[in-house]
Amino acid sequence: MTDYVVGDIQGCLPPLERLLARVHFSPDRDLLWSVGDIVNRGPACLDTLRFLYERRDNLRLVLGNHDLHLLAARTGARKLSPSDTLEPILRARDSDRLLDWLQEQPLLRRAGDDLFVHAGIPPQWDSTTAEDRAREVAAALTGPDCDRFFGHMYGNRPATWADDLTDWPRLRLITNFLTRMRYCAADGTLDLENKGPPDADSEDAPFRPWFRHPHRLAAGERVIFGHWAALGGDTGDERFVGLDTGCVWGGELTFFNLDSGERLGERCGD
Ligand SMILES: [Mn+2]
Repeated sequence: MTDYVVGDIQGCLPPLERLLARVHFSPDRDLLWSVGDIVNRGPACLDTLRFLYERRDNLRLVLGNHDLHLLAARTGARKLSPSDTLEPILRARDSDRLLDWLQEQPLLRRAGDDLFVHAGIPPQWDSTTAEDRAREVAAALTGPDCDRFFGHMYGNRPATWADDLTDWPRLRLITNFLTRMRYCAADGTLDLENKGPPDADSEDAPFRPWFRHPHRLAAGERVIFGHWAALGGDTGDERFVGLDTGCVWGGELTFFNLDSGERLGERCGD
């Protein structure tokens, strides 16, 4: 049995199919993990969602910000923007079946000492805390108030965690940590504006890549994540495995062999 992890697919189905063929992926034997953002911006979002749904028994998915945006759009909490490519999903005859399944997916998964998350784990949480916080959002997504959650999900505030945060601001900040974070301060205070690559000066800057803070509490696990295309898959530290290599922006879709650490890539247009 081999475990593979795929980076941000964002509706780029052909490279996903080619990667599965290259590794001779077998549903009897292998597992595919996804670090989220399976849809949006790319060309074949409905086909991608159907493809993954049909293979759900061999799939372990965590939700990304674009997946949550799709679920929010279904409720009417957020209108689609001109750059969204999600409309065919919302109009599809099997839309509810696909999206009901998507909405049951968590924001964080663990396999042994590997953590799978779309954006990252902030420095102020150990892994058990991060799992507990992720479960709070999962409970909201699968609970009776799920539509109201989407109405309160958007926004960059609060930016700083406090254990006594409650209600929607608490759930919004947990969601922002796990699905949107790139740069944060040592206490986890988020900077959600900067999407660029880390520069050479960032070692002294208060806002650093979330994985570059020296006193991270989740220090015993390997974190496998996506979301940050400008990293180009390179964190400089093998304990942090970045898999968003910007397929939808002309880069590659990346497969990562969880056991060997081998990487494979396929371009969307190849
Ligand atoms: Mn993302």
